Amino acid sequence: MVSIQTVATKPIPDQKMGTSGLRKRVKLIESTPNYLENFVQSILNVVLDTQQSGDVSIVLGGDGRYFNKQAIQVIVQMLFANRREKQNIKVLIAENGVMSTPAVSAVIRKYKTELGGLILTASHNPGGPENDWGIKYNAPNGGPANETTTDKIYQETLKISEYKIARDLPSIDFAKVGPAYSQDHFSVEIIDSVKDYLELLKTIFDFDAIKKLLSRKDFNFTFDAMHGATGIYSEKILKAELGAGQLLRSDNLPDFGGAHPDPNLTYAPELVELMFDKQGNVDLGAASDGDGDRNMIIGKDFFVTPSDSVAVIADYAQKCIPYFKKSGIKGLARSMPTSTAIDRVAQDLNVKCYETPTGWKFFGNLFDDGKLSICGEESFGTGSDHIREKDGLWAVLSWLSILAYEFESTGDKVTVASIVKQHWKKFGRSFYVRYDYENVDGQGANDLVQRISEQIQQGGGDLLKAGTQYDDYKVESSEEFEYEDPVDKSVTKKQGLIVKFTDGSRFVIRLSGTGSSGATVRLYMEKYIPYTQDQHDLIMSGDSKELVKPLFKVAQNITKLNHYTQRESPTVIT
Ligand code: VG1
Ligand code: CO
Repeated sequence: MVSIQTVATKPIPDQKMGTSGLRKRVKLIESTPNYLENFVQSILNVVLDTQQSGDVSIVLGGDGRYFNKQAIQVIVQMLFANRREKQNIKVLIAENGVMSTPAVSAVIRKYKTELGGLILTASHNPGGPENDWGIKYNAPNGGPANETTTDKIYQETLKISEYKIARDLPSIDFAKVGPAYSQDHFSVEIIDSVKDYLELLKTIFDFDAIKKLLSRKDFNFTFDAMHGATGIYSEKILKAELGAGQLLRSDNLPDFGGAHPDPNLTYAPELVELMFDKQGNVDLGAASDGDGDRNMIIGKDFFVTPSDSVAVIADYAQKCIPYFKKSGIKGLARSMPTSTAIDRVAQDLNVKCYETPTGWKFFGNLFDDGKLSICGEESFGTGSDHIREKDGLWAVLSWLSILAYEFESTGDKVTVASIVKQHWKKFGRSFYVRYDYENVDGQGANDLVQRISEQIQQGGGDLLKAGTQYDDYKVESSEEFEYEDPVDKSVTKKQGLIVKFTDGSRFVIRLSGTGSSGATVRLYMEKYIPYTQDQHDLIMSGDSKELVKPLFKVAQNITKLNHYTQRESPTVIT
């Protein structure tokens, strides 16, 4: 008989999920008694309450980071101890405990797990004993829990007084696929999530067309898994199944090799070097983050911004991706700070484009309600209604499908650059840059936002009254972004400050909700130039960073960013 202990505990402050899950320093978690147990119990209190009767199942996986293996055992012990009378609980654990975030979403949907799933990841944040650990809770629709649920969980963390655990439950061996444990209405099964996820991808993409492209002598593709969860998927899907040539960092490591598993031009230096090497011959380069939901796309000598990437995919989808050939495009969406490139595609396709707050959870209802097919975020997130998470590999296969289609239909070699340039010729171009000021003083960051927010509340105040001139820019409007969900009508406030100018440019300021210490200020700048013959050269070869410099000067002038962040320049530019 396995015994169940009820352990007294006290609330721990700040166990509040941010933009996507809870992320904290490993050191804090390891040195605070009951840190993990308190949080897991709070989730279970809320989640188990939704399923009072009947048998239930839950998915458990993560990005392979340090502390995951230990956490999986604790969570299993707690699930065992918390099961209700006469209720069978089945836990589906990923082989070796590693499952990418999109695969978790796919698996939740495939097995219809009543309790959804837990993803042990701090996503693109660095891992290892000195860095971050985290946990995301996904609902039975496969998507990140909505704010109502995360608020309830937070309330539980504030009043928790005990947790239940079965410490003497035998340790689960999750190295082998198959049934791993079964006793007293409780069972654990280890699943091959790569197989499940591959099965799903096969229903979406034309694998033969992609294989044909990848077998061409004049086409080279490189994928960087950044030592994250996508490693196994890239080995088995990109390489073994599709015949992709070169994989970088496809071995999953608990500290991601000491690197920052965030796919951008700063943190994927080897891939970037390959793509911008004058002698190099790689045509398409891609990378994904720690938990595999983000993606970066680079052509030879050509970086595709995530905002352009999703717009191009949306424009091509019905031509070259069987899934969309069949279902069509129901609607498009982007998070508010993401560039407006996809809006113009929506207009062209005659469908609606929704503008949501930052974070994938806000797309969930639109997907579930059949209003949305493809969407993206400027933060390297792209996805569709095939699951309820952004999906790095899906974006890569989308780009491979576009290239395969173009190679096939023109009979000629096309490039990533030529595809994007064609897009700009059709739609014009949004020059877009994001500045991140990481780990700045929290008080300063709050004061910065507060000051602008007050001006906005006064109808623009002295700083932002419509018509106020700053260099060449005249203020058109300013607002604090607020979102009413079109499906459940819930309202989310204070989602970022937007300042728009009369030439169509804008900047957005918001605070990050994924950090584990200090504050991060994000400044997003966009300048749209419609395509005309006169602007041809500028649109085709203009440098975004140069083009937004005058806009940055104005943003700095208005917000006093340098003063409030105490920084001369941003930490990361994307
Ligand atoms: C960031 C991004 C946001 C993304 C979130 C989770 O949030 O800006 O677009 O959805 O990370 O991505 P924030 O609050 O730090 O700006 V992931 O791959 O870290 O789950
Ligand atoms: Co991620």
